Amino acid sequence: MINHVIRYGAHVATAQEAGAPIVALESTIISHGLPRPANLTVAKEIEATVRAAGAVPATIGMIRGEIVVGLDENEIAHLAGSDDVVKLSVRDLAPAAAAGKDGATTVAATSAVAAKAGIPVFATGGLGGVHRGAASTFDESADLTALSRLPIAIVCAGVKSILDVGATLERLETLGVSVVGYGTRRFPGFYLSDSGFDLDWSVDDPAGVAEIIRAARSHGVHGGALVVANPLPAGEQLDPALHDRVLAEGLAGLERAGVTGKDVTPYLLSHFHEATEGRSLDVNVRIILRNADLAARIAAAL
Ligand code: PSU
Ligand code: MN
Repeated sequence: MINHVIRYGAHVATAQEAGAPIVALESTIISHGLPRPANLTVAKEIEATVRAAGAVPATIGMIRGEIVVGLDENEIAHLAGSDDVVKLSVRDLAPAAAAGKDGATTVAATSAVAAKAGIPVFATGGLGGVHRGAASTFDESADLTALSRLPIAIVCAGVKSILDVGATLERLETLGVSVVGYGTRRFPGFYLSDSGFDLDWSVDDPAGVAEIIRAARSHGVHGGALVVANPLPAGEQLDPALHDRVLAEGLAGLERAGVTGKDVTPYLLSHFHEATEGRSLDVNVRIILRNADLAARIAAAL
């Protein structure tokens, strides 16, 4: 019989004992969101960015059936390079553990594990959400329902612009997920700085985010997540005309190829990276590094 426990990387265990700030990081972006070999380089840069901003990175994933909080260098390299890595949402964790799989955790699964581990801040690129056409496909990311019930602050550049952003914002409201803009009253659009939708709340510095987290903890009323929406500066976004064209092609390709379910997001992201000749990749990398930096400063301010 296997003893199914969560394993902590040595660097994370040490940080937890010392009460040092920790930032949770997901692994699906490494295995399924970014192309090789850039994915491994970026995974290392994300961790280095968190360290440089004064926190300890805890990249979360699964190795041979074991959930690991704080993958080491070799484990990250394995998830980045192996063809046999399963994309794990929350519902997949137990079956994959029982089957002894190697797996990469999505935002939903990473936040669930991070919350369990008592790590209050998490950095990613863009959240999953309601897909275009969801009225007939029902394709809505489990990221949304996970965030509705987990006390975690997640730094992201909004939701991926391949989604129906307006519908996703409506669902975030329904699900009771708090959303604040970082230095903006507009919801960011991932590859684009501005999705065109307004926000009710904004903060201007890490201390402001930390204050919200403290208020929620003191109240003990709201058990859901806080989304900290951190836009790219307008000068660094993907050219909006290029974005719209490539997205339209990607959505048509999706239909032609009959891609559904958990393959939709990786398909569209890789279409972007190919069709923009790496420009969307550069933007995606900037997004995640900026979010890692901000998340570390929020964790340090807590
Ligand atoms: N953000 C990125 N790249 C990614 C993802 C997010 O910049 O690859 C991943 C996250 O792991 C997110 C997942 O949870 O895509 C959403 O997938 P789905 O739509 O199947 O729930
Ligand atoms: Mn889906």
